[in-house]
Amino acid sequence: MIIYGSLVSPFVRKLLAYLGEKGIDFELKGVGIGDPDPGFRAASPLGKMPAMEDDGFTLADSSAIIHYLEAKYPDPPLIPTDAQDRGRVIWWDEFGDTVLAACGGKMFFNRIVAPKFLGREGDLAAAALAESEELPKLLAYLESAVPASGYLVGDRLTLADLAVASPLMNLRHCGCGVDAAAYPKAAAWSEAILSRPSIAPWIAKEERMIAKVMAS
Ligand SMILES: N[C@@H](CCC(=O)N[C@@H](CS)C(=O)NCC(=O)O)C(=O)O
Repeated sequence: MIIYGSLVSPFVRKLLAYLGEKGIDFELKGVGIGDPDPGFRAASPLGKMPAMEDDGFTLADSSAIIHYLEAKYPDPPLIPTDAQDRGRVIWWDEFGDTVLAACGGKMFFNRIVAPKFLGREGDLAAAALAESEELPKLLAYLESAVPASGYLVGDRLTLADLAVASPLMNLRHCGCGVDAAAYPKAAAWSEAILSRPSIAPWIAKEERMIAKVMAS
């Protein structure tokens, strides 16, 4: 199986963590925004990452790929079969992929990707507005919702944890990780998820990559 994407994308990071938790073998083919790689273009109709090619079958979108893989490799389950738990996992996947990734994206794209990867100025006013107006509400909601079990749904790891923790890593790249003084439960939960062996080595690699571009 080939996965196309960049390590710093929250959607790619979520998928890599999922693959690690499942123990599924894959090859990561690095692609950037607007990449002309023909395999990537064939797998991703809109040119967005991640995309996948599995024995000739192509699919784009982190959630679509994960649902495909969950059906193909049901164990260990990361999307519960219980109706309520499944609904809540999809809720958190949406929360991570939409509002949280969009907020983190405004900060990460405008402060790091635009100037350091694309060689153009970012919209720093949009980044500042996202940090001051959007982020506190999202983190306050997360803080109110992290259960004592240490997992967002039920008492074991699910896609929900990976989907919400992943965009928080982009905030950390901007120096805006979850503040443990303001959001102690969310900070402890996200630290535990981002330290898992399925994701920590990828994070170490992307941190080296970011440090290098920030120094350039
Ligand atoms: N809903 C999609 C979002 C994918 C997405 O927007 N990826 C971004 C990178 S973080 C991308 O490829 N952007 C390039 C573009 O929009 O042209 C998913 O979950 O995979």
